[in-house]
Amino acid sequence: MTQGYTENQKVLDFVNASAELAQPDKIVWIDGSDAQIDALREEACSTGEMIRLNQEKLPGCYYHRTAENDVARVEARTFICCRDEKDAGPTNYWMDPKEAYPMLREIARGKMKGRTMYVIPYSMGVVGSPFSRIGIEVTDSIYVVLNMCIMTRVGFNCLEALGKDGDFVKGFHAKCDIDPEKRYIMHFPEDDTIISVNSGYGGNVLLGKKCFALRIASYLGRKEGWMAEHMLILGVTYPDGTKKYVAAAFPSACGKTNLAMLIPPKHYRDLGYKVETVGDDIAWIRVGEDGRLWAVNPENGFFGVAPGTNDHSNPNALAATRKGTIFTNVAIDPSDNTVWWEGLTKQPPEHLIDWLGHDWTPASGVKAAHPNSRFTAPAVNCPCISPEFNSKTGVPLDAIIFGGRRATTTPLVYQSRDWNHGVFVGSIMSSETTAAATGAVGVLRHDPMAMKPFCGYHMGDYFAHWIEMGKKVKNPPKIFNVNWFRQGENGEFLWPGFGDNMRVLDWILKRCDDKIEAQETAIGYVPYAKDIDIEGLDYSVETLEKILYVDKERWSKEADEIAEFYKQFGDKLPQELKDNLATLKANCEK
Ligand code: OXD
Ligand code: MN
Repeated sequence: MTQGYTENQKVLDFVNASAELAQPDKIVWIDGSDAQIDALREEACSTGEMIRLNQEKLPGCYYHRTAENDVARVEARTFICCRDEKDAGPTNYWMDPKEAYPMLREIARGKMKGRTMYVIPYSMGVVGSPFSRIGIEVTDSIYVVLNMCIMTRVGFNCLEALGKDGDFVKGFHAKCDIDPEKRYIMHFPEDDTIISVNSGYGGNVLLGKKCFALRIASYLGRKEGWMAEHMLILGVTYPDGTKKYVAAAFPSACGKTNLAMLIPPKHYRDLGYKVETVGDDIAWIRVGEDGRLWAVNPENGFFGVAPGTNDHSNPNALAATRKGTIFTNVAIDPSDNTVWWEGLTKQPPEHLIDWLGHDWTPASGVKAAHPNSRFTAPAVNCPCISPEFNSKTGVPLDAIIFGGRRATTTPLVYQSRDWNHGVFVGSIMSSETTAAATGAVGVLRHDPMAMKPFCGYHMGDYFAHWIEMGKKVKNPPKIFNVNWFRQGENGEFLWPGFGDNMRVLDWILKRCDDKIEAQETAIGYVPYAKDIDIEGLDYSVETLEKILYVDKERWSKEADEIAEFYKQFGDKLPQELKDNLATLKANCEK
């Protein structure tokens, strides 16, 4: 059944074993061709799995609804299955592979009967780049196939790149019965294997994304001396043509896509500043021969949060979704068979079909689109995609930025004193939870480097890996922390965000060039208010000073809280982080 496409016995064995277990009626290999994609769209529309949208207004765009109980990543059912529990660490759920494999086999046995199993050969990264890795995902979902064809580089050239003997990441996905009680997203980093059952939601089933490019890749990166991070990558072009690149880690649904596609304020544009997007979610980072850190985006599309995306917040993302895009769990406007979500327009349409398929009017009192509804858009659609997007070597990083959603305490921006302090700053990130994962929204939790849900091994070892990487880079990027989400007494946001974040990026890049002084504070270097450009903005220096203020009392409490958080890492917590915590505490007492 599986002959003819590859001579790689490991691929054939994996496909055969998957088929033996799940017993599909048919196996179809995905070559990623337009003809095959069109036929699959057709089939999905004929069964109701997808809906064809208005092809004049939204050419090549389709719509999909997940099951009501299956709308986000499920962290409590996401496991790292390494042999020794200690290697998964305290921030991951763990299951012994000896228990996990048989349990999963039982769940998946015969579950593709009457269905087709699709075999997707895909590359994370440009095929043939030394950064890139090949994966094979088998799945019984056309929705998954079509999403993977947008989000990754799918095709038989991936099989060619593997050759007769190449290794790859094995991904098995079966929808089964979408039973939340038997939903498991399982990672076997020691076996390069991912198994996902009983879900159809993107983050759980597009196995190239979170499962491979973050959880498995972070494990590989530690073993092989590189890094897989939950980071966007953007390039800033200066009026004189100079380019600088920044990678930035924010927790899910905290504005990575918006920052990656930022349009600078008018006076920056008039001067000739430009921002271009290399990636919006994941960065694979290596030490270059020049002693700098180089980053690629291993993905090929954007799996972005739809609500809140509009002409003001992110015109580039919106433009990217106007063709060849799959929309999931947004609302449909039946008047013209297009899509709508909260925040797309100020005035909602009079009548919609909501994400559950029900009639909806503005008086319904519920959201028309699910808060974690998504668009899957090809990266090439993005008007500001960087010319370096397909670069095999990636882009050199001038700055790394960490950022969370914090109503108080964390200033608009600050700079770490050195690499190790920067690692400390990343490790103490906390942020309010969002709808990207199931569970309560708005709860403050620690999310080191925005990797809490995505680190494929012990977080203490992950911190140590960051420290080690710092030793290998002669010219490390400078490390910063930002917080766009400071609130006033009445819960109002104190910083305009979106395109105006350029003003903060500008300060950051000036600091990278040592072009500007900063105030030394208890937590690191903070801008003088006069150095944040607020030209053209109706904004007071007093407010700016307020959100740049470092409140030592609050930070002293924060330090105590970090000490509590750190306890779980025990002996694995690097001394460098302990030292930085002691310095923070001492600085706050001064
Ligand atoms: C995502 C997430 O989908 O972080 O990128 O949940
Ligand atoms: Mn993400």
